[in-house]
Amino acid sequence: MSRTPHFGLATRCTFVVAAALGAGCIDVPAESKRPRLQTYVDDWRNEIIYQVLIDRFANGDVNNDFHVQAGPPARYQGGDWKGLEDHLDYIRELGVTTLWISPVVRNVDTDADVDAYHGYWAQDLTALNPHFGDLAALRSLTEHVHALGMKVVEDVVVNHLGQVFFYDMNMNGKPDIYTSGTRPGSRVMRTPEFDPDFDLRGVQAQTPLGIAGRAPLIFVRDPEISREPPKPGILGEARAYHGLGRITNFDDETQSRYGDFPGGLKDLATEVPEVRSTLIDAYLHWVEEANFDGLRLDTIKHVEHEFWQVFSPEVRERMRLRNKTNFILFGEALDGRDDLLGSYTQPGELDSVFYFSQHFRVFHDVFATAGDLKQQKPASAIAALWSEKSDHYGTLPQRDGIGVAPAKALVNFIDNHDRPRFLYDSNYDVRALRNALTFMFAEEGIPCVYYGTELDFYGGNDPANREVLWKTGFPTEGETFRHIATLARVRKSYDALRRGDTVVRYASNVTSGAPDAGLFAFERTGGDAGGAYALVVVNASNGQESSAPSPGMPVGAPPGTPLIDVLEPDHVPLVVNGDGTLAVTVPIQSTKILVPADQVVAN
Ligand SMILES: [Ca+2]
Ligand SMILES: [Ca+2]
Ligand SMILES: [Ca+2]
Repeated sequence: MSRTPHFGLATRCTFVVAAALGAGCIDVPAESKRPRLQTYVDDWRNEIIYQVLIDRFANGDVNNDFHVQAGPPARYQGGDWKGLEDHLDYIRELGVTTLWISPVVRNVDTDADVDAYHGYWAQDLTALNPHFGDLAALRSLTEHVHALGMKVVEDVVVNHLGQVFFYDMNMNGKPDIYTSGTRPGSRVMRTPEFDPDFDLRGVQAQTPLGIAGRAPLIFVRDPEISREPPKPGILGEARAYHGLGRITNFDDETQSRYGDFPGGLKDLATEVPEVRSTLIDAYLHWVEEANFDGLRLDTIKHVEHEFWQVFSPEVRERMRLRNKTNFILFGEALDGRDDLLGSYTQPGELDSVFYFSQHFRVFHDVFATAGDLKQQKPASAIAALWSEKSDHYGTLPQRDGIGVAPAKALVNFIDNHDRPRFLYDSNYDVRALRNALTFMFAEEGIPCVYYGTELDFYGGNDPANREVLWKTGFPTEGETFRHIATLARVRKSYDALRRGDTVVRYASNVTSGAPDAGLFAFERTGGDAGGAYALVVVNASNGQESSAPSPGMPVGAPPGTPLIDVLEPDHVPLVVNGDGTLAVTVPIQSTKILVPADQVVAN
């Protein structure tokens, strides 16, 4: 494979000109001038998303390193937008095409010795997070990304803001730890007024005479940690919040929808029209200022469906009027229930969601557990999950959306910032990781790689899974890095892998004790890929090479077709038998991507 030459800051301008523009240097609009919006995406299934936690990727500007404590993973480490821009060569070499960056707006900086380095504790939606840079730095990043043919997605939270107010339960006007039950014989309860438990009546105040009705919500001014009354407009008023306290039972629908998110993150009254319009205006403002290409939507299952039914068409309409078509809306519901995930992709709602059910039932149950036969599920679990796709997810493209049905554009991911990394989960099984990556790049949908996967990062639960990347020196020679680069190149080369429909051809029921243990095969063909064809044969077993029973597995390619494994193009082609079956043996924990010889492209 050809290696992309490194190009430093000083020469990037020239390089970008040659590659993408043909004239002049990158024109980053000045503070006063909004960028000219346009659509940079043809088909979102052609994209490969790379998730970046800005604070952890690269530190390009030490001037914004206030409150940084190098080392502790729950503290700001100093990464910023400039750092990401400085390392686009690394990202290009990896082959990913769309950057999903952590939220850009100003946060409450810190709480209980944990910092908002992740960006999910919004305080002021009208201001950018000064830890990550200013508007010029953000615009410069997106302009440079676009010039390289890549895209950037804005990460947006509408469910809650950070810890911007406290519930004054003892009505003393101060945030403190409210103590109750101090009478003789009663149990003493200590409740932090920033984070009391859920109460459907609203968090209650107490006086010596008893319950005194709803505790006042008091917004706090502590500029030192950027804890100030929220902006804009109604977000600074109590009526913009549910004020019911923190969710204690996620299985309770009412709590899940109206409670504060753990950490005392204040739940917005998303059913109030003025709150809705304020959120839309505030987040689209940054799209218009920085030319983002889509929105990644946080915690969607904690917001009522009616919100998404208003939000989605309105965002699309606003973007269409600004010449931004194909503007993707994809959401995060951290939940294994496939039908629940799919409910957000029904007509009028989102273009896509993270395929969390697959994260649990395939990447964990089938791939990451390969080293533990008691835990590992057979490949038939993949077929079972996929068989429900068209029942659970939208099968029609959203109106004025991305032009692809949600069921065909789910965001596939192995792990992310809210989950232990795959290598941690799999007891450092690097072969399983690379096999899972091959599967993800060959399946239907949009692949999404969490930063650091390419460098075999192995952090466990949050915040250990949010490692500082720049300490590695951005090496590109490692085996997993090269593997992802190869997979990205292969996916870009074969229309079948990006746009073909899916037919499962084989799914073993066992994980051991039979010649076909761990074997799973699916075709990608038809649909928007026309006659393009690929047969993907996976062996998830780490104990044996596996084969379908003689004479082979039935396939859709005609008898006599020679099939070449594009990951091992020097191997002898496999030829489809006269009866339409294919004899194929796959080594331990590996995958073949078989393409008809006359469709193989040289690269
Ligand atoms: Ca910095
Ligand atoms: Ca108080
Ligand atoms: Ca909510």
